[in-house]
Amino acid sequence: MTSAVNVGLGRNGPWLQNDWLRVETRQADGSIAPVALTGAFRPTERAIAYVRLVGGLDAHFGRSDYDVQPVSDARGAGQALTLTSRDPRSGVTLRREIALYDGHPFCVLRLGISNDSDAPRHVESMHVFGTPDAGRGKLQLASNTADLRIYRNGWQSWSPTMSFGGAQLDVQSGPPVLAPEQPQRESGRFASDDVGVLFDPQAQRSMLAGAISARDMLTRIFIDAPSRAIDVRCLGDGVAVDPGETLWSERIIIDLAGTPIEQLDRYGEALGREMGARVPPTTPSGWCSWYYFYTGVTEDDAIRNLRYLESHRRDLPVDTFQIDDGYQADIGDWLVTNEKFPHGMAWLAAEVKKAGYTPGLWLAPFLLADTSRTYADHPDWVVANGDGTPALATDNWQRNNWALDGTHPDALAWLGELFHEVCDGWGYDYVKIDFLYAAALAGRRHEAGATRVQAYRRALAKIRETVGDSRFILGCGSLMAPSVGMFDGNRIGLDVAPFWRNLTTEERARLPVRPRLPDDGLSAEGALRNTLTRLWMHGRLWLNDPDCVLVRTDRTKLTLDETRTLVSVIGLSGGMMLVSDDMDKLPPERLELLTMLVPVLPHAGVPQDLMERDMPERLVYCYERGGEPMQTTALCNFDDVAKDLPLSLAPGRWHAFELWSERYLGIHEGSIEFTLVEPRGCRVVALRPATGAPCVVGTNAHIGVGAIDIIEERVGASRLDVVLDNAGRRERRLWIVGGNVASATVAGAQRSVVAADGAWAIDVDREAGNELTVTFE
Ligand code: 9PG
Repeated sequence: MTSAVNVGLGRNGPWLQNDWLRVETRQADGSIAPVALTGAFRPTERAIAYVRLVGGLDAHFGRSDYDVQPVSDARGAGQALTLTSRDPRSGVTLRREIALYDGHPFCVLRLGISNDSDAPRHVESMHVFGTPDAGRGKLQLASNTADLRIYRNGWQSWSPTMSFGGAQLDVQSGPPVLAPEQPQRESGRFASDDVGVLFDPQAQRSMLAGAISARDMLTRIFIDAPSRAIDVRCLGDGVAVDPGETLWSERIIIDLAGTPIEQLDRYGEALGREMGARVPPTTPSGWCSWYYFYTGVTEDDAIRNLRYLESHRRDLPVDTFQIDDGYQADIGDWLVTNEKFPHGMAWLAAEVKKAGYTPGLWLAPFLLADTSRTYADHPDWVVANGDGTPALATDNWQRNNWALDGTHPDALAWLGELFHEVCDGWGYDYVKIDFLYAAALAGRRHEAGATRVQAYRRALAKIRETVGDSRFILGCGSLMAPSVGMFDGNRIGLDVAPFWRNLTTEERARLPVRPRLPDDGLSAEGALRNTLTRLWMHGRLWLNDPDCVLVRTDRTKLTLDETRTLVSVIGLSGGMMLVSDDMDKLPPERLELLTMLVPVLPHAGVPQDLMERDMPERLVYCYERGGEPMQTTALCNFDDVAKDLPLSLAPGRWHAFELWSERYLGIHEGSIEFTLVEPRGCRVVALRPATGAPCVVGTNAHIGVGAIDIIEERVGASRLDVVLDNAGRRERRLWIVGGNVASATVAGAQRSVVAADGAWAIDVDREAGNELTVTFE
């Protein structure tokens, strides 16, 4: 039971308090101080708020009035306290709303600006929560600057997301592709999009600041570790507040409770709820043409791979068949198909449906190439620079690609017709919409009063409305928080590639910018980084798309170790699983790697060391069976040299099994040491409590190692019954402990049993029956 929010009046001003948090205010200057009650964590004495107007004038709080009202919204019931102050210099009134809820440890802040003058005021940025330059507001942290850890998120799918140390340099990529603004160029200064976390390892305290609404403005969290400063900023894009009007910022969470991972989970939950996230009950798996065929893909390549899937349905029961970039006449001319697809795209969709798969198609609907027919016909549909020239969204495909203006009514109507034809006409029930950030470029638009986020969401809403609720939309190159509610799935990282990294460590160290597209961007490593660092989004904002799995042995530089690491991380991420190989070139053991990923696990693993290093090495997938806590962990070595990776265990005795070596490791307590794990290699370790009772300690059917390929175990007198699921490989091996096995049978037929490393290995073909009975002497 949680109690209601209390409100009181202190010496300096009113305060709010619930079971976890107290927020004190100072009427003298409108500042606030949040205090976590556990351990009295009080990161700042005085957090200020202000609005920067275009032209450089700031509107500040002075002596403030206050008002308290009950609230009831997506977060439940609570109390909202509003501080109000008029700034005579700028002729505006500022409002600072602080909401506390009965059932949450965080507070939610908003900043409002009302124009009481007789001329419009143009808003550059709204600073909702920040530390002042001087005085008592600086962040109070126990760690040295270099030891602080900062989680920085990128504004779109491809933007590198990771934790940094407080003396490191932020990612140096600039607008428009990887960031909305120029990067921070001094070490220890970070600009994070939507959400940022500052972790103080010395005090073991964490502060998260993040926008839980993103319908109107981009929110950026600036963290300056050496100066002990934070600035949570919503970008106003210069929009006008007319006389008599009020403009509100996005809603910002400040969370001081628990660990960074708990805070990110809570943040994801709140953002998803506020923005009406769509989370389909089943996660797509299938085939995608891009990472083998690229733009050269032909109808024949597609059909060959479709036939392969059809004839391997028992081994690879996937659902989706997606054609990527390469069918269209030009970027923007989506309905004109090139000569590589002679039967046309409607025919192909029908073939895919006949084969029993969902047809999927790639488009970059917010790009118009300067060579395209659509741009030639409608040069006024694109976002412009200040001088009226079109704004460059990307020079990919060796040409200039401009950005579609989401506020132009004719451009919106065109989007509607386009998706109507692709979905209702051609028959595609799954669309991968790419390079979406283009619609959120800074620039001049048809409707001058719209922000870039509003333009972006208007264009997406048009697509969603046309595509309908029953079809699947996968976002890519897309903004993060502003996309919630629009997509079913979203790409959360850089493109994967059939090589680990395309530069040596030395070359990479010499790069002025790191990571950078395309030189340093497209790689298996880059894709895996975001797969690991954005796991908290999965199932809360959408289904995560970690990008494709590549298991091929031709046209690849990935070693078997690297391939297994890719498979292990994608598998335990619980995200979408699309393979992008030329299927009939796969050796049988590589097809088996894919089989081990189907179906997809029902939830995401947790990157335990997210705040410790930029490439988390410990991905832990927890679940329960028969009331017992089970866990499958991928331990990865992302260094370039072999190293030891210890796995620490929760109190008690645990059976341990390692998947790739197929070995029962015995019973362990405290920790298990994996020595000299090869560079870019991994260990997938299944743990379950060692109770003394007979049980399954391992299987090689599926990457979850028992998480979904075993449904139930029943222990009887000298016997163990195991109910198997179809998940994963048909022919699998189970490792069992508990006395000497007398017999193992499936549907009455004897199975061979061999002793292996202190366990009993039993081969089972699940098509022979799904119940295994083991009896002991
Ligand atoms: C098709 C591809 C695939 C892929 C997408 C996207 O920054 N860049 O220049 C850049 C170019 C292409 C790219 C990502 C970044 O790939 O992520 O899955 O659909 O387009 O062209």
